[in-house]
Amino acid sequence: MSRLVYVLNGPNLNLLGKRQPHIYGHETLADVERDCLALAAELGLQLRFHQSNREYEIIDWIHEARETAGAIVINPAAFTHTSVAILDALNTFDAPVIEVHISNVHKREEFRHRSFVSLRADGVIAGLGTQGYQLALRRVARLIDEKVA
Ligand code: CA2
Repeated sequence: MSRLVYVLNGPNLNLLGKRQPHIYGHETLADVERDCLALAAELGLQLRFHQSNREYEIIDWIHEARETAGAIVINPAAFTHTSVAILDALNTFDAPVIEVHISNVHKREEFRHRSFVSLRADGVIAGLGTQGYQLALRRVARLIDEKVA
């Protein structure tokens, strides 16, 4: 199984660490990418780390991942709660999908409690801050290793 993992980030996450630190913390998305790349090297994973404010770009990366990747880690941000199109794209991907949220969406407004992506995700991490990305990578590495063994 491919050891390539796509880490996909949805709208406004480019502002991470620059606004609302009481909700999302002080780390920037560049910090998260750097830490993910370091951990991926330790775990023997290759990484494609992307962020977009455009739904179609995220869908295109999921389609790309169908051809090449062993797993997807995705923080769809606000698209979590609205996007049937991202759910449909993920439903065409045949390997593990882990959904990550930096904040605990269940402790927040009611509209954040519903996730279309959770209908496909194999696991969901919420409220563990940016550490959630690291934990998701450890999980997909384990799943890929188990598949190979
Ligand atoms: O907790 C998460 O990771 C979210 O996916 C973040 C989304 C939100 O819509 C989801 O309900 C939960 C928002 C991402 C916006 O990121 C910002 C970061 C810093 C400053 C402003 C926005």
